Amino acid sequence: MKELRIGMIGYGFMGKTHSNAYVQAPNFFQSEHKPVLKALCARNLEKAKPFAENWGYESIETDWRALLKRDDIDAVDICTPNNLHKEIAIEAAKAGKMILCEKPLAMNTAEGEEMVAAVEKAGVPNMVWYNYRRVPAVSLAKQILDSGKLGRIFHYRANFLQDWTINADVPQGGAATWRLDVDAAGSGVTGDLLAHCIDTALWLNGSITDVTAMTETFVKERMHAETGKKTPVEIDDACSFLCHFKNGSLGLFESTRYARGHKALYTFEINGENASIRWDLHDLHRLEYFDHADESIVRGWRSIHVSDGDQPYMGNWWVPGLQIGYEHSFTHQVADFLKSLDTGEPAHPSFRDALETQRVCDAVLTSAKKRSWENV
Ligand code: SOE
Repeated sequence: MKELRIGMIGYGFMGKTHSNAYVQAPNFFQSEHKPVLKALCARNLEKAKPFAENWGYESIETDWRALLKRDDIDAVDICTPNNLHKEIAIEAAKAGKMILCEKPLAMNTAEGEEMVAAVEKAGVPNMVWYNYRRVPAVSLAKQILDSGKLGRIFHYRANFLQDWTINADVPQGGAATWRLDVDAAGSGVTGDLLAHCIDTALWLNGSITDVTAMTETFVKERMHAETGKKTPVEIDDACSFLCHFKNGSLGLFESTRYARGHKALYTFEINGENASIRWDLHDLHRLEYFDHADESIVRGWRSIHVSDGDQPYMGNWWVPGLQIGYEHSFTHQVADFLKSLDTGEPAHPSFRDALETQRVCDAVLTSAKKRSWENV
């Protein structure tokens, strides 16, 4: 058994999901590699301590450069706000560390290109945490699509809806609300939420060739948590776009943080010549499937409860009929990363895969600004 000694940078919501996945994966998935929570890195020692104790990190660093110098760290997990991804990833690659980076890969395509060049030059294993690919029902959708059951694809439709920024008193900047600060996040819902939808879409339905988008910022000024001053909001609060896929199908994507009543509703639907598929994060273990070849008197949408041992990942869990949830998408991502180390095959989505998502995000934002169609 080889140890995979993890240095985690950041301890927010994603720090928790990833830490949990490192602990859980080896208990359920076989690998020659076993994650060890070696060090947690965060600027604020007092805040880092309870997190490190809770999850069992062996040590704490308050400077990520010091973490990268350590010989007892094999892999760095970047869970910081987006504006730090590039610098840390490039330095980590130079230090020969494997890198697992939170999504989106970067603030923009130019940064992403530098990051891809760095990891490919260093030859270090790398992966980006687009976790929804690893929800078993979504992986099953991929299996069904790859089998050709849907036939020619006509439509791909996806939504990611939230409502947590409707209140104009929510600040921008700071530890909890950096996602509203363009300097920390790079963009709003496009990089934060649509990036998930785009990653899944590229994986399931192939490349996007061109896009046309609209964005809106509903609350124009918010107090900045760091300065205490009201400052213009420069992120997109909502974004919708149309696109063409290379396979000839049409895409329709919508994301917002202003859909009252929706906390985190990610859905997609794919319509093919022979069959359709749809999925809903709030019912994440179910895949809806309609097959036109069914006998007409019983034809209709079937709801596949993805919990059988033959279905993706499920053979590693309980017994058929008993389901799993959101956290397991991260556990599966760790399990797949460990498997990639066992086999020497690259893990996905790699930095290069995630760069493609970044390119689509940039084209979407440019198109919204110029009110144009943009090639990706
Ligand atoms: C934002 O609220 C957020 O936490 C995203 O940053 C995550 O990537 C998404 O999965 C859930 O929503």
